[in-house]
Amino acid sequence: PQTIYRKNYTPPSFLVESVELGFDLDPARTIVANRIKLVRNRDGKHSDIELHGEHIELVGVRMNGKRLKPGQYTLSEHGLTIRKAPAKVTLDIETVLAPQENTSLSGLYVSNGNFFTQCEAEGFRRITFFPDRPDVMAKYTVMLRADKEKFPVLLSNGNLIEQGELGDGRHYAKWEDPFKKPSYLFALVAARLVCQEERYTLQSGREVLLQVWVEEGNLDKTDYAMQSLKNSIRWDEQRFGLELDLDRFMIVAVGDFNMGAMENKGLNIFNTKYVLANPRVATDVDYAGIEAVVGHEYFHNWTGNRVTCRDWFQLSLKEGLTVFRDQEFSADMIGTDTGRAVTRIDQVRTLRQAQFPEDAGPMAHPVRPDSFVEINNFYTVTIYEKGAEVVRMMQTLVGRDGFRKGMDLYFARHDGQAVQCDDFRAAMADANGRDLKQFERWYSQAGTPVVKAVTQYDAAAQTYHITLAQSCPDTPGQTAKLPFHIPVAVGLLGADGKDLPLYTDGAAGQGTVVLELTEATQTFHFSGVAQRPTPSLLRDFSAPVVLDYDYSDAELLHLFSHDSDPVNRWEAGQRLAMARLLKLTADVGAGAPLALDATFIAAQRALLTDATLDAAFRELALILPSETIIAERMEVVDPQAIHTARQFMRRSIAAALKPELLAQYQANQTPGAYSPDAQSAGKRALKNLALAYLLIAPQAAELELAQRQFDAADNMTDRAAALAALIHSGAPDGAASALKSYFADFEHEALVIDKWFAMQAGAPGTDVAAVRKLMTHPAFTLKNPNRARSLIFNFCGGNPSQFHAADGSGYAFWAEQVIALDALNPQVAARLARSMDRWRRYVPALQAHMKAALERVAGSASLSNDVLEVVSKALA
Ligand code: B3K
Ligand code: ZN
Repeated sequence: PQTIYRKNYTPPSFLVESVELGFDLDPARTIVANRIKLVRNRDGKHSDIELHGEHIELVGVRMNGKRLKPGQYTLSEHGLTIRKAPAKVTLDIETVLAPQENTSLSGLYVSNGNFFTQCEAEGFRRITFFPDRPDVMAKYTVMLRADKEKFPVLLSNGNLIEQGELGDGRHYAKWEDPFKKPSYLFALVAARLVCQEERYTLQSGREVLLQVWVEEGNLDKTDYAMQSLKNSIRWDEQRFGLELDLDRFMIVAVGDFNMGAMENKGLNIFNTKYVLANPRVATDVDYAGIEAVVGHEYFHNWTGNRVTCRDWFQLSLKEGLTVFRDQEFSADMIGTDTGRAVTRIDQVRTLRQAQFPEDAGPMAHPVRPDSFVEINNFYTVTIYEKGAEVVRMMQTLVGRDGFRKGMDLYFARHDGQAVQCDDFRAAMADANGRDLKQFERWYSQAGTPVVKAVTQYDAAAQTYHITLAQSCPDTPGQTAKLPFHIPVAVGLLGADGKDLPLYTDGAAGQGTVVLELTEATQTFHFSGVAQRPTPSLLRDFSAPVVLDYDYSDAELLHLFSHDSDPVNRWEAGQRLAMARLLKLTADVGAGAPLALDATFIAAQRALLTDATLDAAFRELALILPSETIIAERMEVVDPQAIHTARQFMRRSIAAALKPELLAQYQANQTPGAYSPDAQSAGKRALKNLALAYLLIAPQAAELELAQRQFDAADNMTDRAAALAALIHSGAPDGAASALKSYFADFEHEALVIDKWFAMQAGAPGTDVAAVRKLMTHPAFTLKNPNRARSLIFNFCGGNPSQFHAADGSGYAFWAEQVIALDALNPQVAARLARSMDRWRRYVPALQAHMKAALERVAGSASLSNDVLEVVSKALA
């Protein structure tokens, strides 16, 4: 496969003025007529027209009305080239495709009998021949024709300008998008669907039509998506002064979808998972996911669609920024300081669970990559979540108002353009008179920086010094990294737990100052420090780095009970737990007896029972670092030892805090009608965490408690939590009957059945054989990505102690599934392939099995570029 380099970017030779598409939709044979008006690009290097096209059959091409003969163009498996074309051309291209055969879910495909498209990143070329690159923006008119009975709803981007009958049982609809867009934002839907719709008045007074389209039986699950859409529209007006630019905005839900959702102009297409909710079928986490994803796709309308990417190396320009925007939206929707902190803690957990490992593994890449084989492999936590951190750091450096100024300048300069990450950074810098030159390294250098802190207190002089030294590990293709520009937010706690006033050079702040670390090593001075403080470093996780500071237990306990920054309060708890988990893991390995100290238990007790703290915060703070996060802290990973150590800690906590857990279980009930608001969700989370603890080594009374909750629950959050607790309790009889009745009750709710598979896949009691058995269940299919993820991904990525079985059977299973999925859907297969990224860190016996599994996949015939890139980088 061919590697594509950022440095080889060349501007398109031709630009597209307009596109007229005509679709005769038939699942077996769809005919696409495409009229493109092209003009020679002044910046172009030659006069060849280069059109991409894949997996489609060319019927014919006309240039300026004249049919081109085969000698006048060249056709390859990647596209069509017309050499030495005149400066202004109209092409008429006809192609034929078979949507019902398309299992890759990229391009035009059929799901449950309906037509959908997915064009990002390079799916449009599976529909017609076109310069399928984001820097070619054009106006689209789309004519859809289809059987009226089977496909009563015909949708595309923009405005509906005409519709009618065609006589032969077919009908048509014509859509026009008034805005120029890149081809990856094209979409169509032809389907039997119904919608919830609403007229909504923008702040400016203009009225718009909002629609959420779903299959008929799901119309009782669209309220929350609609509410989230309205909230998103209002939030973008208020926070960024950005208005919806269309008269009509549609969300369409589809059950077969490769990712979460897609921001097609005016016609967002969503995985049902991020649309459908009512209390009976959706959990609090599902509700939060819907709000975030609806917001994310809506916010793309400005950050992504109005201003788009010049090339796919700039992907984080739209994704990092839009994730940052959806994070801020979710935080603002909760509205309280702790609520905001809880969302921030969740973000930190995601970074540690997924992004830091990516940054340390074979697929590590900068936020703006320099090369790729398959762009679809680069929709990563680095591009998205680290990209959002990079944007957040800019806000930290220029302040919230300064950030708004930078956004305003960005749109003033680039509306309607396809630009680069550098352009965003330049707008932020220029609007604020700030030098962000060095900051570029966050875009160009991969790897997670380590910031080592050393402090020194001088009681006589009442001064305090913090020395920060930064370094960044090598990553594939990158060594000897240069220092980053790192904002390090710092506070100093006195003995009473309160923030000390801060007097420092170069930075000012009441309780918190932002130190700007730009050198390899720098010392920051504080004066007037009347007592030896406890440093609270990297408050609010002000940079995506590993902070290395030699905290004593006493300091951590002090921060854990007093830090005014809730994120660092949580962090202190995580550090206390991590130190013990690492020690316990080592003890397991050495066969030494295991013990958990009373100090730690006491801290957990104090936290659990502290009613002054939000339930949501307490729940998060009580969750121990995951097995994956512990593994990342070890040189040589023994997954069984980690699992044993963590389970020991959980058992010890459960045993020591049983009465308190029971009391919290009772105290955090949420009587009355279900509401997904953050307060109630937090209480349910804490209550269900207590339940999970109570079900570790349960007696009859605890089993009964869970069974009662399972039976009586009026919402999916409580029902699923009870079922999960029963499954994890290892009391199989209790779980068996609950699993059965759950399945019977929700047989026709695909998303609920996904949970049924997922809960079993992730339970430590589920081994490879059990997963194989679940795969034979009639409800299982590899073809539906949600279902494949629920069982196979959750096992390979979320059940470490079974996946890493000593005999290598987990890895053999992985190899089989990657190969099987690849034949159907390379994008989904390549995601699964990533579960082996960190294979080199495991104990030698496991490494050997992992390597064999990787080689088996790499050696399998007719592998996609998607999977090939992942496994060959892993083996490199
Ligand atoms: N932009 C899409 C992702 C497309 C993924 C293509 N493999 C969803 C989003 O980030 O909003
Ligand atoms: Zn996005």
